[in-house]
Formats: sequence, C-alpha cells, structure tokens
Amino acid sequence: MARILITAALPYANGYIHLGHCAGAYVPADLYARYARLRGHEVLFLCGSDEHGAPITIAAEQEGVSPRELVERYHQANADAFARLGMSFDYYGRTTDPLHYEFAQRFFLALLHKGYLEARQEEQFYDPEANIFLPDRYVEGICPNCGYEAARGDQCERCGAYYNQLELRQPRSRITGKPPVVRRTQHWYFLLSRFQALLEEYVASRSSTWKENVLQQTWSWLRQGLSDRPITRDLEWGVPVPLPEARGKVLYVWFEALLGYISIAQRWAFERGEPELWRLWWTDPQTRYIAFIGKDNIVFHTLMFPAMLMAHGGYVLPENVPANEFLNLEGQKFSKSRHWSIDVRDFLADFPEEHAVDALRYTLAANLPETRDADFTWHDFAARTNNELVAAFGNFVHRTLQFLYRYWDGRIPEVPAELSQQWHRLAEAVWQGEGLQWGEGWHTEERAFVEALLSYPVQIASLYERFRFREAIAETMALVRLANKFFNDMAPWRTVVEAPELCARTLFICAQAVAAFAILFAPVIPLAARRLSSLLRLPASVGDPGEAGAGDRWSRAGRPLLGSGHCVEEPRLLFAKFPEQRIELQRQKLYALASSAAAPSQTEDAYATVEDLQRLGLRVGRIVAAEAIVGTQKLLRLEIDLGSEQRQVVAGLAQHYRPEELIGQKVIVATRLKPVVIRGVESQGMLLAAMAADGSPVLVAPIAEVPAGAHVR
Ligand code: B3M
Ligand code: ZN
Repeated sequence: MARILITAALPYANGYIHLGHCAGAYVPADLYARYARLRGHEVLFLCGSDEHGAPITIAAEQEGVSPRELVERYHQANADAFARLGMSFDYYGRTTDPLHYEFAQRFFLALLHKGYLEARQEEQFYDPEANIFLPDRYVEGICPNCGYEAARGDQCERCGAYYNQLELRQPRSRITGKPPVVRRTQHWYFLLSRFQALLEEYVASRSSTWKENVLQQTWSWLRQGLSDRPITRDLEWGVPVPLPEARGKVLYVWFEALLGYISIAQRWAFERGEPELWRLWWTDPQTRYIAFIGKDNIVFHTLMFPAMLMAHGGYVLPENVPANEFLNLEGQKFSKSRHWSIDVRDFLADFPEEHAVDALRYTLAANLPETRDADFTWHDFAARTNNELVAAFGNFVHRTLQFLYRYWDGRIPEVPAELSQQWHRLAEAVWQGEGLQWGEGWHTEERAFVEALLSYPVQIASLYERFRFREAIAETMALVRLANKFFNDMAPWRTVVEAPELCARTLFICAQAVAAFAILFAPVIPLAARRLSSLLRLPASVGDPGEAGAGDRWSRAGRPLLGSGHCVEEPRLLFAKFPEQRIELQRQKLYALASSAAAPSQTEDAYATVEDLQRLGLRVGRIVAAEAIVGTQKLLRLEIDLGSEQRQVVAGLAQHYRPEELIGQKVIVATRLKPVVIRGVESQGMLLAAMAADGSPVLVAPIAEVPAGAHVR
C-alpha cells in the first residue's frame, strides 16, 4: 500500500465557493482521495483558505470591511460548504494560522541563507495620496501590447501579455484613481532562473503521466526561460517579511500560499497530538504527492513550488498536478460580478434533500472539464439525476432488494457452493491479471454478466489512477446498464414460478452486483453508497467505503460478498427525481439574478472589448451590383467587392436608396457574421449604417480613398 498526500488548491477566502471551483479542483481531488482510501492506501487530503494578497484586500475594500473580517466570513462559509458537499478533507486549514506565518517566515530565511533570495532595488508605482506602494493589481492603465484601457499592473486580461507595471501607459492608482509616481523600493527575488535545468529534468521525468494541458503551459514557460520572481510586496495585509530592513513588507501571496500546503499538514499533525507527523508526509521520499488545481494555477504548481522545495531541500515534489479546464454555466463563463454563478451554499439551500448532494456530485463528476471546458446546465443536472441515478442505478438496486424481500424475506438465496467458489477463484485470477478459467454450469447470460462484474472494477480503477474520472463514472454507469439488462434478460418474475433454482441464481448474482455498486460508486456519491452499504448490511470485512483502513476494498467489488442466507434490510429508495418545474425555477432564478446585475454598470463586463469589435471582421467593400428582391418592399440584393473576394448581402435599403445610385459606393461591411437566408437569398454579411434623425439608415463610408477589402480597426 502507498502513502498518498493529496492537496487541493487553497481557494481565496474572498467569496463563496461555486460549482465552477468544484469542477476545477475540488470534486476531482475528492474522487481521487476516496478512491485511494478504498484501495487501502494511506491518504492525507488537505485544503484550506488562502487569506492574503490583493484578491483579499481588493474584495475587502469592495465590501467595506477589513481583510480580517472578510476572511473570517468566507473561510468559515467555504469550510462549511465543502463539508456539506462531502469533500473528505482530513483537514481544512487557513493561511492566517500562526503556524503558517511561522513556517513561511522560516522557509523564507532558509532560502535567504542558502543564497536563493536576492534583495534588489527597483522602481515601483507609489500613490502619494494613499501613501502606499502599488502592487500590480492596484494599478490600471493602457496595455503596452494591445492598447486595452483597463489592463492590470502585471498582466493584460485581454491579450494575456505579461509586463512590468511601469510599462503601462497612462497608469492610474485603483485606490485614488490618480496617476502614481515612481519611487525606489527594495524587494527580495527568488532566483527561479537558477532552477531552469533542474525543472526541465523534473518536468521531463513526469511527462508520461502529466496531462497535456499541464505540460503545454509548463513547457512554454520553460522554453521562454525562467526569470527570477519578486516574492515580497509593499502591503500591510500578509505574512511580514522576517527581516528588520523589510518593515512594511509582506511575502508575495503566491510564495506563502503554496507553503500553506505544508503548514496545514503541520496544523493537522498538531491537532492530532503528533506535531512531528507532518514530516512523514512531506519529507519521506516514499510519499506520493498529487496536487489538484484549477487551470490558471498550473505554473505555480509545476515550476514555482517545486523550485522552492528544491531550493530548500528535503521535501517531496508533486508526482502529478492534474489541472482541469474551466466549467461554464449554461453556456457562459462563471462571473461573480454578473451574478452568473451557482454558489454551493445556494444550491444546498434550494436542494436540502440528502440525495441532492450526491446528484450534484454525480452531475459535476460525469462532466468534468478534464481536457476541455465543460458546461453545467440545469437540464443536464435533471437528466443525470432522473435518467441515470434514479431510473438506472436506483431502479436496479430497488428491484433487486424488493425481490429478495418479497420472495426470500430479505435473505440472499441458496446457490450451489461451487458457484461461489468458482466466482472467488475467477476474481483472484482477474486481479492477478491472469486469464479466466470458467468451469461448467454457468448460463450464458450469467457468465457474461459475472465476467463484467469481475473486469469492470479493474478497468475503472485504472481510469481513476490516471485521473480520468469522467470515463471512470461512465464505465460505472455502463456496468449498471449491464446489470439492468441481466435482470431483464433473466426475467426473475417469470422464473420465480417456472424455474425457482434459476431465479435464485439470478438474484444471488444481482445481489453481488448491488454490493459491487456500493463500492464502485462510493467515490462519487458517498452518501448514497453509505446508505446502500447499510441497506445491504455489508459485512465489516467490506467496511464502510468512506473510511480509511480495512485494506483494498475496491478489489472486493464484483466478488460474491454476500453469502447465501445473509440478510438485507427492507429496501428504501436511494434517489428521487427532481420535477421539471423545480429545475425551471432554478434557470429562471439564474437569469433573473444575472439580468438585475447586467444593468449598465461601470464593471469591466459592461464594456465591449476591442477584441469583440475585431471579431466582426469589419472591412471596406465596394458595391458592384444592386437590385430589388422580388416580392419584398424593403430588401435589396447587393454584390460587394471585398478585394480578395465578392460577397452577396441582403440589406433593408430599398426604401432609402435606388439600386443604381449604390453602384460603385464604398461601404463598411461586417464580414464575420454567420450567413443567413433572407426571403430565399443568402446574406453573407451586413452593411454599417447610421440612423438619421428621422430614423432612416444612412450608409457609413470611409471619408478618404481606401481600397476595397481594407480592414477596419
Ligand atoms: N488561491 C488561486 C485560487 O483561488 C489561489 C490558489 C492558491 S493554491 C496554493 O484559485
Ligand atoms: Zn493587452
């Protein structure tokens, strides 16, 4: 058995956790942690709140509270939400923990003494009115690369360029709105460039198991060449830099938050009364460390954190960093500012039923953005619950248990001892990777289904091991469909009268399948799995799939765990369908909230971006032919020369222009609109026209000679 350390990205304590966060890092991490426990591995699963940095101080200002009040509110709220969502963290800590301050400061000094930190004088924007040096997120200006007017101090949200804040044009302080002055200050740099070769070797050694999206981003940073990174900031709120000459400075949040993974292990050990136990997990080379994160944290976990640990020495490095892509919501990006979000706490308030948590976990897990962005829709949530959890899985379990209860008083039927013995032998062979030697006496359908019960757990385990959770869950549900097919094909409602022995065998096999599902579904719908385990009165040897210890219970799935005569409880439904009107209500609530927030406001989202404009593909065109469209009063069919090509456009101009007066006119055409057919004529673009005072359209044209096809920017 292995010792597996699992961390999930520490969410900023500046807002409520929403479903997008869950699909990014947290549900995958919990699936893997629960699976690993079921394999009998020793697991330490850690997470906690990231409570420093500009994301906290800006949110605190926006909410009119202190950073301390902000993190107190959201740390607790998120810890509660995660717990109710079944996130099985062994500890959910926080970076305002004094243990964290102490550890991060000691770590900083260790790197300083080892010569991996260097103090450098540099120029930085300073807001004389607010009397504060301006960290990157506190400066806005015109992007030096693409001209975006609301670019942040370190990276442009629109074109993605990284730059030094001093390169911003027309910079302004986000605190006072005034232009800042440039002042000299001193910051300590982590000499990341020193680790270029070691990191290339480290990443190369992991390339066969890391996900493509993680490798791409990591190698692109390595190919550009790593530069040293400032790891201190002129901020009040944060972990103070432990040097007398660094008064008023704190550790850069991304430097200390990563160390939070270690300090939370220290807190966990301390609370257990074994304060040194954390070392076993973080410094023993036998530990396997898996870091689950969202898409925009990759290089901090595949380059920055490993380099910090290499510099210090003695720590295990991430074996894998399985980052997910983004989850969208009803086709749009999650957005706090536009209220386009479903916070976990809101979901739990609207769906208080216990099976709703499993339904949400199942919906998210079955559609994780593992290799590309995915989309959460309320329709999918209802479909997954009603058609898969209720109508497939719940149905199979219920009719099996009901049959046992009705015809065998809830006892597992008697079958020839040879059947169980053979079955156990076959299971051993499967997990040893050997071929199956089937004996006599199996009906064709029995053998096919028992073979599936033996082979699927092996396949599904392999998918979990490779963090391919969508497929793992799809395979588990595929096995459920095979179980339903087996039940239907064997028709126990008929054989109970016509062939009772065959019926007994059918129900014996189905009961073992139900027991298998209690294990195989445990990582993704743990509450239902637990309820099912108690319905089955699963013997202690199988243990509660959610608990640690008790060896490799996963490999027991698919074996005849329930002996003849074993008594199960009276069946109770595991899931209930969600009625359409309840789902429709949620959709309406989402749109209502979003439209209230979408009222013209000064947030970035209200602005279009230059990129939006460019997507229209505006170009100069020359009208070379024009004619009225027969049977319409308003429409003209135009042929437009765009230099490299000619387009046909339908325009509502017939009441404002005679066709002959348009010939030769230069106009502006939106060329990248989806072609549409209007009254049988395909229109491959749109002309720009201004509205005159009387509302009539006046074609917009260039005021000087430009060639047909010229791009409009
Ligand atoms: N808090 C970013 C985020 O919330 C950052 C992760 C830190 S992990 C050490 O996704
Ligand atoms: Zn830009």
